[in-house]
Amino acid sequence: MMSDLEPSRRAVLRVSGLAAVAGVTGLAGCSSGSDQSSGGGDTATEEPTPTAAETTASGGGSDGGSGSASFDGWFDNVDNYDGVVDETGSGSVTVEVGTEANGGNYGFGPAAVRVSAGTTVTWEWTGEGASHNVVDEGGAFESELVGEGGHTFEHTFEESGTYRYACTPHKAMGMKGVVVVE
Ligand SMILES: [Cu+2]
Repeated sequence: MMSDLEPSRRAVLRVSGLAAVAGVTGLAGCSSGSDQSSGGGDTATEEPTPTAAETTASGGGSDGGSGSASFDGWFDNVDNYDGVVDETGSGSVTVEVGTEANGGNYGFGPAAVRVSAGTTVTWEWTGEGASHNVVDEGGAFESELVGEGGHTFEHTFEESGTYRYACTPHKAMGMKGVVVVE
């Protein structure tokens, strides 16, 4: 008796299971089709940088093409970030402090540079936008807080890596920069 019932029960379950799977698949196919078209549009408008995955990778790798991504969101509120300016091989690299950006003179210009190891980067104050400083997130360098134009601060980058820095008083406004050292 039992041995007769079991196979037929299984058969019924199997058939209904297949039917259910087929039904779900069919529905999912229809709905995901329309979801994807609208969802795709939303994603395109909300995320101007489609390189989030690449950015995450650059955090660990910190070299190569991944450096051109937005550095784990570091530049999300920085309106003068326009890619990494390649200064590899340059003997001297200067970054302006107090470039017109972020609603005033609250930017580093350029916001991101790529240099060769051993390069000395000089930050030069424009004298605009009140007092600024240059402070590395990782503690590799830190300037004084200065308001006068023409002031300079230097740091020689011996070790390769990605250095995120900011002006302490204006960091929240987007006064942030990056030096990528190769
Ligand atoms: Cu500042």
